[in-house]
Amino acid sequence: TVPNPVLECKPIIQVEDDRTGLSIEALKRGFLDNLFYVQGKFSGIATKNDCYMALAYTVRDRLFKRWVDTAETYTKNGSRTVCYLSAEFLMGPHLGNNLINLGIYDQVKQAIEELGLDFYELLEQEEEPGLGNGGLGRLAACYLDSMASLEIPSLGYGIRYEFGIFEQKIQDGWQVEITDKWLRFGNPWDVARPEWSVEVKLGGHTESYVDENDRYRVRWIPFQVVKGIPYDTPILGYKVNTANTLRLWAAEAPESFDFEAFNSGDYVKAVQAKMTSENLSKVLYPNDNVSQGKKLRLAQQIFFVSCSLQDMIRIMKGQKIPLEKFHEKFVIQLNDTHPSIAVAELMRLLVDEYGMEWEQAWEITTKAFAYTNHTLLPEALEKWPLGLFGELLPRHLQIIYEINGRFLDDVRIKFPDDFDRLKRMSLIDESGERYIRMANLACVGSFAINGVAQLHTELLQKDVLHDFYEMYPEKFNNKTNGITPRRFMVLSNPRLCELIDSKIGNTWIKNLHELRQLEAFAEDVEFRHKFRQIKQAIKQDLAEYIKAKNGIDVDANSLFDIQAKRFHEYKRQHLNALHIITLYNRIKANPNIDITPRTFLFGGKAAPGYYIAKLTIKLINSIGEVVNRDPDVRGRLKVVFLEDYSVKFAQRVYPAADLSEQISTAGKEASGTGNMKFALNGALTIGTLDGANVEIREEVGEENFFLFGLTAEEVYAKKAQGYDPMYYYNRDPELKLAIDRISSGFFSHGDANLFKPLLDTLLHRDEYMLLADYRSYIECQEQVSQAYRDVENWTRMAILNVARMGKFSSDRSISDYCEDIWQIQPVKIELSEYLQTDV
Ligand code: 73E
Repeated sequence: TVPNPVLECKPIIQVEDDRTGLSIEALKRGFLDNLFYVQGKFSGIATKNDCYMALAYTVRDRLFKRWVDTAETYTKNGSRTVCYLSAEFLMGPHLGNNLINLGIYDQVKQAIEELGLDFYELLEQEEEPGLGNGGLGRLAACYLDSMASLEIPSLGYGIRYEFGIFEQKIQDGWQVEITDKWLRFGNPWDVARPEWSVEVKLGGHTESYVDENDRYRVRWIPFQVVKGIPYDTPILGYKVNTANTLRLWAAEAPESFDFEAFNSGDYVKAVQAKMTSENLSKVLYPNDNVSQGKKLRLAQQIFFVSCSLQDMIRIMKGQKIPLEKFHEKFVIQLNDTHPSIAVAELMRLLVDEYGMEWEQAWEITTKAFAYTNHTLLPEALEKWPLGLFGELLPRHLQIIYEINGRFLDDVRIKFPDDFDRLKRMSLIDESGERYIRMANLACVGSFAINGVAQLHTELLQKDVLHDFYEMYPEKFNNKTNGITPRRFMVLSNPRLCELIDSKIGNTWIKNLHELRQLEAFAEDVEFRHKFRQIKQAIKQDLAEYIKAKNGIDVDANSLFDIQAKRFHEYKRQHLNALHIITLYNRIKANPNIDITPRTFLFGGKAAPGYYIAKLTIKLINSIGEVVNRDPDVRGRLKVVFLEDYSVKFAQRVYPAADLSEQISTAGKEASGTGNMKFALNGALTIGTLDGANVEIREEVGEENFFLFGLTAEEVYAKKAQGYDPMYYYNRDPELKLAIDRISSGFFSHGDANLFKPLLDTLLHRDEYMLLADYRSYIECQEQVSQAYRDVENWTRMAILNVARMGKFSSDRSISDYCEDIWQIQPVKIELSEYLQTDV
């Protein structure tokens, strides 16, 4: 090939160049330049969004060099790379985070202010990419941040949904969903790479043939081919030169697919085929912790998985690494079973497309994959009706049969004559309608299997994956979740960070264990005073936001009691509601009762098809309507529902909390990560022994944690005995009164039927044992109220919580993944010389 002269030319960019310079003047010029050349506006008619875009491009310009140099280093070195496959990445706004990680937050703020613009208003302008539902997608985002910060070569792979998680409006107390048009004004943070597009086959049938070497082979004749176009977003590490990549795939119809021939000249039908293709990346399924079993969802999964695996093979070819070394070049982490079809797809690529022998392909595959399980809830375990699966993926079905046959032979050898075990472990559920079990496929195809908190991993081994634990005990390990202190402290809580920095410096941001040094200041009166002032100021800000948004006056001196997370019965927002009603009833019975003033704040979305969760939102709003205006309550209780909870909004909420509600039924919340964000920001937790709460309590000390409720073991035991919620209803007058308040129509303008479906589930089944835990919860809340009155001691406890949260940095989680699973070392990125960025 003829050498390309452009490739030989190194760009010579001057020190003070407007795209790299970091001086205030260079930043201002860069901003104005982008406003002119990118947005095509002069300042007189520039909208807020134009200014946001110009600022985003100014920051983007300044990170490109790191991104290019990182890619160049990895390519030259052929570095081992982690591929994090996830159907969700809940990134949150990029601008502020990139400023923090580049270390140019203050300069840029000053430059923008000198231009006479409101810096925070511009930050606020960013439409966040809501490409996830909750904890699972946010965890993926925190892990990308930590991998980049720890200089670990990594690629995040997922789907560029055109519509992310719906926007939530509250109308008459009910949740209403609005489509999330996040790309409406364009996205300055990603770059399309159409030159790396790939094709994915769907449907059709398979044929066998004998190849030129007399080998039996299979070819797949698809019904449809879809093109995947990668969009790359840079992921900066904190104060390092590393900038990794998040690569999200958008679906399109391929030009090469000859619609005219296929559809006998029917142009409209041809365009329809284009639309069907684009459907694949159209919308995020809005279910958290539930599998809906829809064909389009499976199509989304194979789409992004196949695109990503083909992309890895392209990268290997580019670096001239032979395919036999796939598992040395890449380790692929499966974020739950959503991408687990990858096991069959990699086998198909190696065997069918690259002619590898089955045994070698299986060796490579099972050395490449590791699987993280995120939930024990049976309704979330993915299984696909065999018919549906075979229609969409006929070749994968054959491959899964083959994997299963060989696997069951291994089971027979290890556990002879154990037919029940074979049935349970088979990749195919044949107990009724036949299903493909994706968790089983992930377990068989991976060399490591992990849960997301100690308790969760134990329960996996004991229960959901018990057979696999007995088969492959060496594969199992725990990796307790973590959160990034960059977004959830440095960016979201600058006031608290400033106080911490003034005492212990700022190296805790990279090594969160250093927060331990704050323990000593828990005894320092002046420090406690400052700590309290900061919390108070943040609460005041939120109170003003609430006044503007909800029209409700809340008292920043009251205890801010916050439950912010997806609505789900197992998370028990309705248990929190029963507590509010109980306090209300006490006031009504005794208007002079001495009650610690509280503001109850709720935030979170319900899956649009989850009726009981939506009814719970309505219940909370209905209680608020009554409580907030009852003169007997006289500002002692307020109930506020925070509309459209998102990452952007969460960053405002965590720092303002006094009390964090982590009240799931023990054994149901695999880990939780909101629990960590609240505690790190100085909230105390009221919680059950569930998920990571157990470890948080261990770290902060039991005297600094409000514990209540049944343990996971007690929950199982009670269920086994035959749990009857009516027993509690009939014996606890306060509980009865609280429930009767709802059923009487008191909160629903006299409509006694409105909340009946919710109360029926509580009184007749109570799957999540609210009634069993009610009394313990109420008593524990009483302790909270008492403790809050002792201002000094409450502050002491809050400081100790902050000081002892070091374990829950996602940096720690990622270091553990690197050591125990990925076998990967950091790669330092040196910035090349030809392009200077300093001033
Ligand atoms: O406990 C959380 C956990 O902290 C768990 O419920 C959540 O994952 C978090 C991160 O590990 C989770 N989400 C899902 N499964 N577990 C899920 C399932 C299906 C669709 C979307 C999300």
